[in-house]
Amino acid sequence: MTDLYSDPIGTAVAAAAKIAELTGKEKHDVALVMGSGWMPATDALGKATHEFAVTDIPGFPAPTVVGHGGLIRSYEIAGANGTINALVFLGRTHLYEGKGLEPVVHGVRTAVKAGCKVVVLTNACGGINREYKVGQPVLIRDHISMTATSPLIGADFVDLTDLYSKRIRELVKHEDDSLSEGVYVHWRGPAYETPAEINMLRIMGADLVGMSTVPEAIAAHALGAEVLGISLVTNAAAGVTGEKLSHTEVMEAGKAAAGRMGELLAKVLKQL
Ligand code: 8IG
Repeated sequence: MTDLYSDPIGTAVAAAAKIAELTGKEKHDVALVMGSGWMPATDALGKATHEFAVTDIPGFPAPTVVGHGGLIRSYEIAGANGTINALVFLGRTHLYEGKGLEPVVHGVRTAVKAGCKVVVLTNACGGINREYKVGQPVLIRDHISMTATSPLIGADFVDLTDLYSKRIRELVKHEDDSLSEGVYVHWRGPAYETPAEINMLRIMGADLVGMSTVPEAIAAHALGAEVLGISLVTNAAAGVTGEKLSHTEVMEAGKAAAGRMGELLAKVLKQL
């Protein structure tokens, strides 16, 4: 048995082999990580050929947050250049769960080891930019990490200049030219920011704030995958409107935007 903490890459290889065994598919092409509120968007992908619990795959801890899934599905999508095997993760592990970064990035490492050349990371987040409306999707152009940690260990000095693939962002905007781009801040949580912290983050150049995506983007990129990040603004960040933040509000905004998000994802996948 490989252990996730002592051998994260070996465990991802073992997890990829298990997925190949369970699906009968030697490789997958694209991975999607569905953030909170994004699950209904998978309806637009058609019917999954396979579905299993993350706990059936080596290295995945059991999910702990309501509405954060814990399932992996395999889809076959008719693309412009033949059938695309998509691996979809419903739910993810977050840094605030206190299990370290290894479980947080295990899904994307598994996906890359399963053959995925493109990793699509979705999330629900707070809007810092005052122009954003609740229910609006925003493409992640760049990020600021406020967690002072990295999924990479050792002298792995990866370049992050084009972390959020410009090529794929252009492709997505070609499908929907109303999409904005923004800078996403990774905040450890689980507490949301104070209004003063949101002020600081805005001055630093941030548009969006959430508790995911950044470690996964770095881990996927370090293994050679191209990354697309899409945030769904589900609340105004602290102090922006004066309203308090609630998890229920987040889930409802996700549900309301799911149709549009699903169609967008389906269109983009066909182009990859
Ligand atoms: I949804 O306002 C969601 N996730 N840090 N701040 C942070 N994470 C979030 C927020 C938010 N909204």
